[in-house]
Amino acid sequence: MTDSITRLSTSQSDFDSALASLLAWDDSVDHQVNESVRHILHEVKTRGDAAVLEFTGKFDRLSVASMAELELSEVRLQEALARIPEDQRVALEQAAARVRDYHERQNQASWRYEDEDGTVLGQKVTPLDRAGLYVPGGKAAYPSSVLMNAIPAKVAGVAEVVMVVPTPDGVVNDMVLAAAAIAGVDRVFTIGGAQAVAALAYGTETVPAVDKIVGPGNIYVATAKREVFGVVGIDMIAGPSEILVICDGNTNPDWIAMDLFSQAEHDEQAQSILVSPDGAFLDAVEASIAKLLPTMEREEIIRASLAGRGALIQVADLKEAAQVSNRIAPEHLELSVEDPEAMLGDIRHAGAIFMGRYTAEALGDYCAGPNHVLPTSGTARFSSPLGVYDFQKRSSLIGFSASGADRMGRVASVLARGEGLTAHARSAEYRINE
Ligand code: HSO
Ligand code: ZN
Repeated sequence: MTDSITRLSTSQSDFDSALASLLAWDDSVDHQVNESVRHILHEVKTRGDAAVLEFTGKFDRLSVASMAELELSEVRLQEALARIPEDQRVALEQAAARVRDYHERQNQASWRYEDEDGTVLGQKVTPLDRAGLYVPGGKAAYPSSVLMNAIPAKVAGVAEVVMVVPTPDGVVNDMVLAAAAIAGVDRVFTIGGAQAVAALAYGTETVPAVDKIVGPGNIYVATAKREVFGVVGIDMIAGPSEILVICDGNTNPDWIAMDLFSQAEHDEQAQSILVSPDGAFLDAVEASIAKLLPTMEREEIIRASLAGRGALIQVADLKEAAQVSNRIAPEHLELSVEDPEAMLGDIRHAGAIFMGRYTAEALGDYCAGPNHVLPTSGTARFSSPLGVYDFQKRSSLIGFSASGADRMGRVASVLARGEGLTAHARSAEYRINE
């Protein structure tokens, strides 16, 4: 068996508190990080390119004379696309096509309706002018995340998607650049960290200011995004990856163990939980975990993640499994059961729901079509996957006819006088027929 994966049962008297401590994680802010991020933001805001160049030299050991040298041309992206192995290029293209198809269905139409007096009301949908996409460097650079962030922006109609990706010591990741080419990213700068977030938020002589910044990053990037929120929009700040599997006990335990590993391998803080009414099945999965762990390239990360925040939870039945899942509101929920449709009605909170034994969460991470940027840490209670919606905004449309202005002017006048706002009242009254 494994050194330790927490075993819980809803029948134990302290289940609630055991579950609460399982879900808790340390997201305390580090004052040191806050301080240095504030300093970087201030420097970039006031000194522009010069400051970005200095920080890039210092943190990424990349010294160039001008910001222009840190921009990768379309030709450079196309070269990367030509350089990657054929199977990778084809897979990226297949994934991109499916992600594009799925997100095209999210496009929102503007709408309007007319009152009987000819007054027109409506909602006009407009894409953001410019979006910034942060892509981490090194190990955490996921080409799949480039597709998942950039494609919804382009589908939404964003005119310019500006990507930043740090290249410490000048090392570029061809697959990331190839994904940017396929997704239709418009400009790419090889900068990263808080200085890149600042450049996107405030703009510099070379980097255009964007309207919203999306994409994952380390603690410096996350802190910088929080700090510039308000100047620009940001996406959610993602916590560690999570998977919750509900299994009726009839799926191959090796499959389930590997599904749990697939999120655990992201990092030590990731959370993998299996819920089942079948105690013998939980034993079987525990045995599969022990058997398969030594075969994993990321064995140590997976081991730490499972021992730290993983759990196998026994429940009375699938109804109760759904209740436990709703309390957790997981980022990813696998319904590895005979009849997932029958369970769906009981599921209220989950970022993405994977239906049935053949639906490995990993497919959703890459190529199913839906977005893999999902609400974590229980935020699926009130938020949704990244999508086209995040790159569009709505303007209200109001057009009164003369008779509408007369009718509603009377209402506005009364309310305005009630609030003691005479200019409002008279503005409305001018348009009343008398
Ligand atoms: N599961 C991750 C996304 C990802 N997986 C990227 C592989 N590459 C966050 O939901
Ligand atoms: Zn993943």
